[in-house]
Amino acid sequence: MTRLKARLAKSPNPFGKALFAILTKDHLSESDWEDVEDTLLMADVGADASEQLVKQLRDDARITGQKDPAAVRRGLRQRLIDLVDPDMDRTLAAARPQANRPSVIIMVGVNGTGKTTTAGKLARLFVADGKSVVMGAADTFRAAAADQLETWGGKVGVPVVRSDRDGADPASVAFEAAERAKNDQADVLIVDTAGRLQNKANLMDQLGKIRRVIEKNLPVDEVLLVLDATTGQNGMIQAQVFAQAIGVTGIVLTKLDGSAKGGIVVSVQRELGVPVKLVGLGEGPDDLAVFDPESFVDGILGDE
Ligand SMILES: Nc1nc2c(ncn2[C@@H]2O[C@H](COP(=O)(O)OP(=O)(O)O)[C@@H](O)[C@H]2O)c(=O)[nH]1
Ligand SMILES: [Mg+2]
Repeated sequence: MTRLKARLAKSPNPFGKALFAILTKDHLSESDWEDVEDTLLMADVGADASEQLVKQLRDDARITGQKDPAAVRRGLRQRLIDLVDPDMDRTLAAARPQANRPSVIIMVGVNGTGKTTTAGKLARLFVADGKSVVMGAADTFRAAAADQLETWGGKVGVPVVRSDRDGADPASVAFEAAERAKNDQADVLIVDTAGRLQNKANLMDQLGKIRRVIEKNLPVDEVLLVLDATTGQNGMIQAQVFAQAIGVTGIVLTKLDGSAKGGIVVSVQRELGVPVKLVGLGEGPDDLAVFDPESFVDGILGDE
């Protein structure tokens, strides 16, 4: 969690810092308030939430007339934490103790967002926690995709169920992976999928089938939608499609290390009604953090 804060504080122009700089000016003109709103919009906070926050901050400024930077900072910090919604349940369903069966996590999302990488990092987190993990390479579009997952499996010491054939049926790999996890009495099964979006019907069909075949052996506990933070609002439309194709239970926001657009946390949660549970902060095996609203806000506010 401290890593989340430290990394975000180093990201280019965290928007919290920019807001603080405007709000501590001696006199806030109408154009300063426009700058506040523009800063939020550019960070991908989304139009409704930006408008709401500006209104709250204006009210705060009017009521308290507060000019003490420490007090402004405290007020802004609290408003931002509220915006990120600290009441959402962000625990991974799969981390909860289950009744003698593997917990199942399916990774979904558009190509290139970081599904395979996150599957590997997540496996490492579970292994570090003393859990046994099986991964399934249900991205069968290219053999390279299974190779990539297998490399991660080797790195973190987790077996990977895969097919050697390009274009094999992803559902059959998912089925075998679930069977293996069950027979091995593993604690967690992580299933990686392809993110190809020929069209929505096709995607729904494929993801639906993967879920159904897994459910012949094990209930699915968690569907993690992986979103690339650097694609901002554009990623949102695709996110909607996945949310409709398969019930999403949590969001992983990747590449937050290279983005000033952390406000996407707010907009994606609002639009999908699902919490951000994990964030990707780099390409390495340890670059995955559990999302925590306070650390996030402290990170984007930067150091005192
Ligand atoms: N900087 C950064 N790069 C990431 C992160 N997560 C994934 N990547 C990189 O994004 C690229 C695509 O990742 P991959 O896992 O193959 O995406 P997939 O197609 O969704 O499975 C790879 O080069 C990853 O190393 C992250 O959190 N930060
Ligand atoms: Mg992949």
